[in-house]
Amino acid sequence: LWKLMCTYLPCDVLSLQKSIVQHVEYTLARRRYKKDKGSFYQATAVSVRDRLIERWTDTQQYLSSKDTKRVYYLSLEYLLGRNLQNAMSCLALRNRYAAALEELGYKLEELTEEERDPGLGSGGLGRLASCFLDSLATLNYAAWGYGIRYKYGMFEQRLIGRAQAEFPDFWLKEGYPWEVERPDVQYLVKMYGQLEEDGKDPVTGRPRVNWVGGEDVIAEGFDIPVPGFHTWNTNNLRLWTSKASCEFNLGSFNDGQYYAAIGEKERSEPLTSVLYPCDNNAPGKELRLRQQYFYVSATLQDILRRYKKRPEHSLLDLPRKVAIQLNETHPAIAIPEFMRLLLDEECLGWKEAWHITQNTFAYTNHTVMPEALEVWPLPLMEQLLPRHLTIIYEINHHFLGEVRARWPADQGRVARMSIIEESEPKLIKMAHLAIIGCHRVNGVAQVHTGLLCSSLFPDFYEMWPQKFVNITNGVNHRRWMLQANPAMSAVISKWLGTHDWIHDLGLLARLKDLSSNPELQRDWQEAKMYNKRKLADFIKRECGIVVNAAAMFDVHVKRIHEYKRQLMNILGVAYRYLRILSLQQEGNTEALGQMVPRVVIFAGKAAPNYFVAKDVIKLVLAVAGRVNNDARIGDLLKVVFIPNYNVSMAELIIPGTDVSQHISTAGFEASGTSNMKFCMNGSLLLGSRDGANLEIEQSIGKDNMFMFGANTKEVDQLRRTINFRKPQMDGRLRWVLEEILSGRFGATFHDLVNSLQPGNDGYMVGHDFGSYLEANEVVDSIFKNPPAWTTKCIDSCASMSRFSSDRCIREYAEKIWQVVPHQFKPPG
Ligand code: DL6
Repeated sequence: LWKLMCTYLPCDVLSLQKSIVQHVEYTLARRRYKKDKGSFYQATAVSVRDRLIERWTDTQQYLSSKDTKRVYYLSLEYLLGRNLQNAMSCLALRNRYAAALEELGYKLEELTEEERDPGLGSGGLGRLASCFLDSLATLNYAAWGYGIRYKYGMFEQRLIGRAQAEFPDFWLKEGYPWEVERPDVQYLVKMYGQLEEDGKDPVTGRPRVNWVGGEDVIAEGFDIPVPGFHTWNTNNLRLWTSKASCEFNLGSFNDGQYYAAIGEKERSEPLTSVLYPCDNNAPGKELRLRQQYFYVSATLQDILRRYKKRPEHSLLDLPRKVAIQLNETHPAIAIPEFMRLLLDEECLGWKEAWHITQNTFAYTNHTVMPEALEVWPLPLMEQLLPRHLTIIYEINHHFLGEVRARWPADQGRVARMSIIEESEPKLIKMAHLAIIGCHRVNGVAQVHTGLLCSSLFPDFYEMWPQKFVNITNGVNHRRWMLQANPAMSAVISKWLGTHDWIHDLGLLARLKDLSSNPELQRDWQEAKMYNKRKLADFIKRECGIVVNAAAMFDVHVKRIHEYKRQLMNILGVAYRYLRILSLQQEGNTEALGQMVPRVVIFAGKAAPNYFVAKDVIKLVLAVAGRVNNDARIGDLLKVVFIPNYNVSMAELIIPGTDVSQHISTAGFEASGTSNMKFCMNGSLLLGSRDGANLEIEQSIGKDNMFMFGANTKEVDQLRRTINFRKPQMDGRLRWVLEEILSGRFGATFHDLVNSLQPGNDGYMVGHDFGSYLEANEVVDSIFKNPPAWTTKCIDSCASMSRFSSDRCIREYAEKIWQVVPHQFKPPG
């Protein structure tokens, strides 16, 4: 009977309507006649989720029956973006749902706007993880993501008094219809406590250690189905939330101490409440390490439980069935935790446990910023995870033994490579732990991987050259082209005569032969104008600024960081403003007539305690205030800062962009991924010689990109000599800084100006400023010639197939995980 009852849900328009209305009435308990968009969004989402669940259970059952090797992606962050459109497109039900909703009185596009972005990430690393999940499912790899179900996202950014103000981002306020709570999936995670010696293990002969006392917290799983595009395969993202290990302390309760009794509950539950808002900066807070350990322990227990379900599975064979990828060092405490589980719970010997661990784990590094390389004070580790500290000591002991054997009498090398930094207090270097405990380490762009090998970890590279591989990042073009930019996607499909490029981005290359065709150009420009108008409307609504859609839309959106050089951009804007005024004063109408109207758009969050970055936002807002309110400027220049940048906003901004800026100091941006998204959407890049910019340039051709500034080697050289080299400051920069100091833009921004003086300017704004302005002039001159500009946009877009996350995931599968696809064939 059970089998008979388990049929698939119907997907015709009428059935979809019924399911939506039933969910409004029975799942949400809202009356049908009291219609509101919010509940219709929720009900539609649950109706889609029902259909995902069928595929998800089929997929998981199928993969288990095949006993396939699984990939587990461990990331402390995911920036999922909205799910409704994505899930419908994956199921190929978008048009039917749109029709079903239309008759019920709703537009799908409007309901989409009801979905709030999940606050589970803070920047590029989390968004990359989400693109990877999408590609893994689409390419039919058996993969699960694991993460934390933060209750509060990074923060909501508002602009108050021309400055960033932070407010809690309680993204779960209305619930999240895509998740399924798993009260049956719970694990105990222990922290603090003491170690007790307990004789020797009779089998391994190793001293047995009991970890006693301390505090237990329960991890409970929430699952989010991750659909593949036009495949039945549906993977899983499991997020952990913390719960008290007992509802209340009965003893205290009976003593009449009600508040003490619920004290423990209060202490455990905030563990997963908040996401740390740092990007390329390690916060070093106890709560963060507790979050990391809690998450890692629950995840590894879950993975082992699944593996051990099959009696024929021996632990020694685990690397043949399990690949675990560490997204940055944030989950690197997984290495000693896995060792602990194998040694203390599974009673394996050290050699076996270490062999399994090293062959199972791999680590991706995403940063070269020293402040982002995680280290933990040894006393904190000792207090929070006493057992893990002893395991780290033992890993280090064996490892340094190998180093000494290979380089006898090289004490300097031993000190450099040790996991423990002999400082006061001693520090545990998580990157070293990850490199030692993994069989592969990868960087995320060629230049970045090069820097890992030559500057960041040269000793490790010398010891294990084969361990280091490069896998240049990629993005999910289905979200970033098809979903975000239907207008341009339609033009592409029309001119290619097929939609197949959605599966095989390589087909875009055929557009290159057509890029100067005037009819294609007209279609392309119309799509761009449509997207720019949408963006202009949004800017008017959100910022109250009216912009001319015919002007060049020049966009710089990403986390605010000194190395990303939003400061250089706004100084360039200030220069443009001053120049317009001075041309007006001179009465130079010819030069003024040659100027290209620009709308310069910024968005991005600064970490709340990163005061320089917050000052940069203040300067942008100050310049915007001056420029936008100066009647002499008119449409020649507008400056916009859009608050609270997130994934869904990016989906609106990127398609409406003419030129986008990726201008980090060379050697600092590991890869960048928005550069790829912009280029795929027919925007030209103004870029420094950094990260994936260099590879994009190789793919699309030098003539299609506006590159400027020092390269990695030059920056390295300049930084070495920064204290005794005092070059002349570019006259244009000096002019701008003098005007700022004079109060022309309101406040005088002394600290920012001071940071640019020769000797202080570690991010080479002064050095690169001249070539930056010159590159901007080239941008202007080409924009004035629409056919030439459009040809470049089409040619660039057509050359972007290498930057799909599909390519990237195939490389991980082959070079690191050794997995192959397994596709479930649906019934009928
Ligand atoms: O690899 C994804 C992304 C890169 O594209 C960016 O260049 C890089 O800055 C970012 N790294 C981080 C590091 N966070 N920590 N630690 O977000 O990764």
